[in-house]
This record gives sequence, structure tokens and C-alpha cells, in this order.
Amino acid sequence: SMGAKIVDIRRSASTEPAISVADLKQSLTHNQLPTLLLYDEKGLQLFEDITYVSEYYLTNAEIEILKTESEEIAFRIPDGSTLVELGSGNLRKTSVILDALEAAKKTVHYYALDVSEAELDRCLSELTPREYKYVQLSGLLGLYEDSIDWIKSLKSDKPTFVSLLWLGSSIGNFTRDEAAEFLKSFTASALSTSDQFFIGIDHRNNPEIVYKAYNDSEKLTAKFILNGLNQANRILGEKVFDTRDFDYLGKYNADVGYHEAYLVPKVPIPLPQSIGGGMLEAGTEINIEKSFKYNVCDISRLLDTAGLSEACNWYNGSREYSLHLVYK
Ligand code: AVI
Repeated sequence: SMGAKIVDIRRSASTEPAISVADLKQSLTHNQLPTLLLYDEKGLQLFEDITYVSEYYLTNAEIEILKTESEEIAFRIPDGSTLVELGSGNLRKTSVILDALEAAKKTVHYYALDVSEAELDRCLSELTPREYKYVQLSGLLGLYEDSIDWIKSLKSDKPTFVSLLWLGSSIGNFTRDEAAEFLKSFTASALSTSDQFFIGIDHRNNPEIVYKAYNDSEKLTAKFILNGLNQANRILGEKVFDTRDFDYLGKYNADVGYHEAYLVPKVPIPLPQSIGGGMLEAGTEINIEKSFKYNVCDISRLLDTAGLSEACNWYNGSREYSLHLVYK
């Protein structure tokens, strides 16, 4: 393709799928399915569609911060350094930062990490008409975990200052403990003391507003969540699940501060032996996603547990969302 170079950094490139039949079987015994099922090529596109829905306030709130603070953010990213974005998805938010780096004449190598080569290619090629002179663009095909080893080897080849971007409230799709552990796994093995992390975090906002963000009137969230079943079928090698047989159910739990997305069969679904056989009863609530929200205490606890210090934070005007710059 004409786009930027894409490097496959998957540990077991193409030999082993990121989600196995055993993973599906295991999670179904707990009435769950892996969240990663949502992110096939189609799922990444559906999520992008969601980011344009006004009820999904997170993206606009984040873009507002990035636009307001773009000079400050560019100032914080050193000349000659490396910028890696975890789960880059659509690059319309990132382009705000890249444009600011270019304007500041900073030579920075930007790497977009995501799980679909086709989507990486499409999103990176949307940036190439900008013809950056200072900013260099590349793609990394792989999972979050794969990027840890990749950063380690990048650093051992040639010492470089690394900034990680983890935007879009992606941290929210981990439990609070998992999020802290995940951040620790970077700081423990891949990051040096001077390196830094930019993390976008959604807040425990008005419950009604959060609920609507995940239960939009255009029903795009429902489409996005139901599409997870298509990837499950591909992994199973047969059409076990028909999306028309399922409802989407969203619940916001303000006490614990998370939204939960469920798939609910409308009719009994026979399961193949490979995932345990038997029937998935109609009405069973199968959780496929949690979206954790953070208040100020949740954030400081996260950073304490992860052993990170905060250099700055920026809030959007209505304080629904914040961006945090942290280091170890
Ligand atoms: C990607 N992730 C942060 C989104 C979220 O808000 O949890 C995915 C999403 N799920 C439903 N709508 C959007």
C-alpha cells in the first residue's frame, strides 16, 4: 500500500490467534466473553462511528483537551524521541498532537499500535497527505503486551526517550487492578525513569449521561457489541451465534463506577462441543465489556498502585474527562 510502514510485532505472528477456542469456552462458563472480540476490522470501524455520536461525549472531551493543550503536549515530547500509541484506532485525535509536533519542528517517530493491519493501513494513510517533514509515521501490528518487548528491543538497539499515548479511556476497559498492573508491567520492564505516559481517563459523570454514552439513540453501541459474536464465530470456525438472536443490554453502575455491556440471547442457543456443548439459555446476560470511570481518588489510587508520579493533568471545560502525564 501507499501508506506508512507497518511492522508485525505479534509474539506468535499468525501461528496462534489472539483469542483461542479455549478462551471462549473458559469465559462462557462465567457468562462472559473476551472484550478483545469487539476489535476486529469491522469492530474498529463501528467504534470509530461511535466516536462521532454526540452522546458518546468521551471523544469530543478528549479532543477538546488535546486541541487546547497541543502546544504544551508537544513541548513535553522531546526532539528525537519515540511516541507509541497503544490501541491507536482512528487517528483524528492523535493528528492534533502530531500537527503540534510538526509545527514545533520536533523530529519524532510516531508508532500506531493496533490489532488490525487493514485498519492501521487505512488510518495511517489518512494522515499521509499531511506530508510531515519532522514527524515520521509507522504502524505496529500487535497487542498491548507485544509492544512491551518491542519497546525493550528498540531501546537496546538505540537509547531513545519514549512517550506512550493511551487515549480514549481505553484504560477503562481494564478493571482498576488490571489497569494498575498493566501500567506497572510497562514501567517495570520497558520504560526508563525519564520516559512518560499520557493517559486519557473518563470520569464518574452524571449516571444518566454515562448511560446514554453507551446506549445511544442510533443504536451504534448495540451494533458494536453484537459484532463481537461475528469474531467468536470466526474463531470457532462455524456460525454458532446469529447476531439477530441477541439483544444488547447496557447497565451503568454508579456505585462501583462502571458501565457493563451484555449480550443476551433471545432464544436458546445450542453450543458446540468445542465450547462445552449444552444450551445457552434465553435471557442469560453475557458480559463482554466493562468501562470503568474514575473520580479524583480513583485516579490517585491508580497511580499510587502503579508506582507512577504525575507531571501534569488537563481537564476539559466541563470536567468530564482528563488527560494525565505520568512517569515512573
Ligand atoms: C474503547 N473503549 C474505551 C470504549 C469504551 O468507552 O469503553 C469502547 C466502547 N464500548 C461501547 N462504546 C464504546
